[in-house]
Amino acid sequence: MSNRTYTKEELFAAMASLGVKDVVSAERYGSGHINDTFRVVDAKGVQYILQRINTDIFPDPDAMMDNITRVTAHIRSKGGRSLEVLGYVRPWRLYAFITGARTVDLITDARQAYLAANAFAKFQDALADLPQPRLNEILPKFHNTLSRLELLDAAAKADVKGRRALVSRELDFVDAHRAEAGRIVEAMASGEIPERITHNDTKINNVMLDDVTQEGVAVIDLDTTMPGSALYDFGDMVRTSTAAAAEDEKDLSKVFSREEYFEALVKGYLAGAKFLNDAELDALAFSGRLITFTIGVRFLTDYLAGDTYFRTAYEGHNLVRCRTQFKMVESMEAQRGRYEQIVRENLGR
Ligand code: ADP
Ligand code: GN1
Ligand code: MG
Repeated sequence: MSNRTYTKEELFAAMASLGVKDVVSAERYGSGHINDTFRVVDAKGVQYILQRINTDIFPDPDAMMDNITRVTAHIRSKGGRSLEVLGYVRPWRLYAFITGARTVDLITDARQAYLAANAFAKFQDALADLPQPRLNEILPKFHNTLSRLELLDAAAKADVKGRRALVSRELDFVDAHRAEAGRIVEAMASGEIPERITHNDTKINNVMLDDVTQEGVAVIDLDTTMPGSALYDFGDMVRTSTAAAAEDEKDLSKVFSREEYFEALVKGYLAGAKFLNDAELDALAFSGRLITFTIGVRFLTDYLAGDTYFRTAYEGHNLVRCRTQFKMVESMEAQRGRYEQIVRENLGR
C-alpha cells in the first residue's frame, strides 16, 4: 500500500463532499496498514475520522459499506456502541470520532486482554441474530490458509523483486507447517465448524478501550466483517494480544507469546462467547498458532511481491513482520501443552 501524502486542499475537499465545510485541521491518524486515516477537527471543535478506503484491496466499497451500515445499526439496536457512519462518497467515508477511548498497538496488562477479548466476543454474540440476507463476502477466502499458501507459492515462483534467495529460512518454516494448514478450512467445509458473522481483523488496535476503565467500548475497523469462523477472530487476538513486542520488532529475542495474557484472553472470550460448539472450543489454542502463521505467510507473500498490499515504512518491513509472526508461532508451539490446559481448565474439563 502506498504511503502517499495528501494535500490539505484534497482533504478539505473530501470533507466538503461529505458535508463538513468548516474544517480547521486534518492529520494522519492511527497505525492501520490498509486505509488512509485522518483525524479531522471542525470550527466547533468536533472531531471526525476521515478515511480513504483502499480500493485496491476492497474492490467493492459499496458492498462493504452496506455490511457496515447493517452491522452497526444492529449493534446499536441492542444498546451497544458502534462506529457511526456520517457520510460516504466513494472512496471517502466519515465516521464520528469515538471519544473517551483509544486503541493500543501493544497490550501492557493482562486485564486489557480480558476486556478486549470480551468486547470481540460480545460483538460476535450481538451479530448472531442479524436478519437475513447473508452479509456480503467482502474478501473471499480471506483467512483460508491453503489459498494463502498458494499465493505465497506463486509469489515465490514469480520472484518479481529477486528476493526469494533472502527468505529461504522462512520458506523452510512454511514447508514445515503445511500439514496442519487446512484444519479449520476442512472442518468448516464438513460443517463441523459453523459459519458465523465474524470481524476477521481482531487485532488489538481494532477495539477502542475506555480511557479510564479500559473496557472495550466499541469494536472498530469493520471492513472485513462478514461470514467467517469465530476461531479466526480468537486466533488473531492471540496473535496480537499475547505478543510481548510489536508486530515489527526486529529483535526477535523480545518476541514471544505471554501465557498470562493468553489466559486472560481465554477467560474474556469465553465469558462473552457462550455460543461456541465443541469443535470450536477444541481448536481455540490451535487457532492462535494457525492465524499467526497465516498472517506471517501474508507478510512474506507481500515482501516477495514487492510490498503492494500492507503499508510499509522501509525496505524489508514486511519481512521483519513475517519473522515476528513465525517467532510467535514457535513460542506458541513451545507452550502448546500449557495453552491447551488453560483452555480446558476454563471450560471446567
Ligand atoms: P485500517 O483498516 O487501516 O486498520 P482503521 O479503521 O483500523 O484502519 O483505523 C485506523 C486507526 O484509526 C484505528 O486503529 C484507531 O486508532 C483510529 N480510529 C478508527 N476509527 C475511529 C473512530 N471512529 N474513532 C476514533 N478513532 C478511530
Ligand atoms: C491489516 O487494517 P489493519 O491494519 O487493521 C489486515 C489484516 C492483518 C493485519 C496485520 C484488510 O489489518 O488482515 O491481519 O493488517 N487487514 C486487511 O497487522 O487485510
Ligand atoms: Mg485497523
